[in-house]
Amino acid sequence: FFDRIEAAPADPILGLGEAFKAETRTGKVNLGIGVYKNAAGNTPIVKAVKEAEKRLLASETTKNYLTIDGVAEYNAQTQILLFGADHEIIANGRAKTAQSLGGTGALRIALEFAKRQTGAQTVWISNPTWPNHNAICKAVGLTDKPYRYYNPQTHGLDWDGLIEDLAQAQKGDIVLLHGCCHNPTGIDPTPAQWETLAKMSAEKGWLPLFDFAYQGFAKGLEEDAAGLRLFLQYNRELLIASSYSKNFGMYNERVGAFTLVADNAEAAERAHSQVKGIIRTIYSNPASHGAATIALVLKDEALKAQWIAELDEMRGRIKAMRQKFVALLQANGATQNFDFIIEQNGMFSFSGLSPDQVDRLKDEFAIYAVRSGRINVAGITDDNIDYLCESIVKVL
Ligand code: PLP
Ligand code: TYF
Repeated sequence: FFDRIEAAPADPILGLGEAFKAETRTGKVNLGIGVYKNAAGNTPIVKAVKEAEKRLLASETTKNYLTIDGVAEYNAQTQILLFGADHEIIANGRAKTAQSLGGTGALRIALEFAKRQTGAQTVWISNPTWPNHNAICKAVGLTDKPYRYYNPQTHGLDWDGLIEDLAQAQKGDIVLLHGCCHNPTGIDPTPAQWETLAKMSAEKGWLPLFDFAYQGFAKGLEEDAAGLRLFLQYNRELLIASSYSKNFGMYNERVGAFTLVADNAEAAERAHSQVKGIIRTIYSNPASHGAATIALVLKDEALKAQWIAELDEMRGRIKAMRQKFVALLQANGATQNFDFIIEQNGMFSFSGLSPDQVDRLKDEFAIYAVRSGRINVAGITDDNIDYLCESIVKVL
């Protein structure tokens, strides 16, 4: 049966990790996959998480199945992070959340749900985007259409192109938006632009899908939800795929959540029953550990404060590295202006490096980045930044 099967292409980002692992040169630098690293170049366990895990281990009494939609407290806390504790949506029961296997799992549930239950056929996706967005659309049987997002001349948002393209979106189409820290560009709409999009969505009857994988990495937990909350002022129905992989540093625990917002509690309940039907046929019900840990952190005032402080530290370190990176490129003789890197949000920077330059960085200097020119700023440390900047200036 298997003789004629063709090999699948490697994931452009995960494949890079394999290549980096196999790299034998000393001083190699990994700016590929979007994983946070501290000043020492490690991805440690968040202290608030470690403490919660200790408590959980001591207090757990059963390994019985969870319900299909997972840890109830985790889902409730997810809504608080998304909407704010006092939001009308929570009070009126208009949102339902299902724990998912990471943000990826949440996106899959979201698109399966939209395809089966809303009649959607088309998903508008920013160009560029995280490649899995397009792949999941195809897997679900939806058509993906690109909307312009990035202007290589200004290294900023292509606002006119974005509006022109999204003006073609039809009623019932899904429009996928990055909640904050756009992957791969690091460029987010301004509050005024978010509001324009939110109004446009309501007028045209889009079904917005927010991919929220970096809450807390742009400006702060609350600030980063501003775009989503603006949309909710104008749109009664909306989908959200949350991921806690980055902001809790729990990459391998697969912690995410799918949330749907409906016009009223009764509609939300019915829609959620269909979501549970989807989950049942994929993995029946989720794993407990990661979600129970996060619920414990978010429920405990002191642990939550500690987590927020650690998240602030991650964000602060990345911002500091952006500053230093730009200053050192200039100091090493780069003639281009790289100030735009300082303004970008989150882990990623669209550096403007060409595929050829990225290839040269790998071949000549053992520096790994995504061929699009995306670099993971969180991979920059005081130990590698001099070598990195010298090498980049050599390939410019
Ligand atoms: N969405 C975006 C934009 C991402 O960058 C990622 C990264 O991993 C995800 C979703 C998925 O996250 P997870 O690892 O939780 O599946
Ligand atoms: O974009 C990134 O680097 C992260 C991590 O298939 C990632 O979002 C990359 C590729 C992938 C899954 C996660």
